[in-house]
Amino acid sequence: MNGLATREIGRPSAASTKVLVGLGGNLATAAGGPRQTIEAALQMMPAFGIRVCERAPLYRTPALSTYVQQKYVNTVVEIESALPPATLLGLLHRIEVLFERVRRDRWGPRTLDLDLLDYRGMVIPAVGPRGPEAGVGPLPLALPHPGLAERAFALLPLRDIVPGWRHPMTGESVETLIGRLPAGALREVERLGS
Ligand code: A4P
Ligand code: MG
Repeated sequence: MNGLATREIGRPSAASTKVLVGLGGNLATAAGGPRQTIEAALQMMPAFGIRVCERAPLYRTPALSTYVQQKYVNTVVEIESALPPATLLGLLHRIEVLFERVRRDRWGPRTLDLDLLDYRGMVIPAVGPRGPEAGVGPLPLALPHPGLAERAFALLPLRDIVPGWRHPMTGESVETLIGRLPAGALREVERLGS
């Protein structure tokens, strides 16, 4: 990591000007399967004052998890919102609830997960453990999303809409991060289209 992280904590960085949200799910809702749920969630965003400006294609992706579970559908959108990031994440959580999100297990199967991947390059380092060892309770806001740099299901759709994107903490390009994914990470990742 270079010096960007410490210099720009809590402030937008020059690395990105976008607000990027990742969507994913692998359980059905009243709206239908994960594809229909993601569509319905995107349709609902304007009612929460969230304007969707760009959207990537949908991808079917193998679950990254300690649990055996069905494949996910994932995508990334660029949004516009005047809200500060914590308020915005609160709204995203309200949308998750409308689509029957229940938090039983960290990284467990879910109807809809809305992650704030990047908020205009703002850096808020993650504190404490993440992932399954963090338990199921709430965690403080971290930006960019702490798992982003290691996840094909986030990086591939992100590159589709912001090919020049750079990681706000390290300055690495999305292309570099995709190139560094472990061997086999792209196997079974299927681009479904919009
Ligand atoms: N939180 C803090 N910062 C953020 C942020 N930038 N964006 C908090 C979103 N949430 C953030 O999230 C855990 C806590 O992190 C919440 O309190 C939130 O306010 P969660 O949604 O309750 O739980 P989670 O999603 O199970 O945990 P986590 O650690 O956020 O997991 P991820 O990173 O979301 O990964 N495999 C495939 N193929 N596709 C997926 O979409 N998703 C996950 C979950 C695992 N495997 C997957 C996928
Ligand atoms: Mg999450």
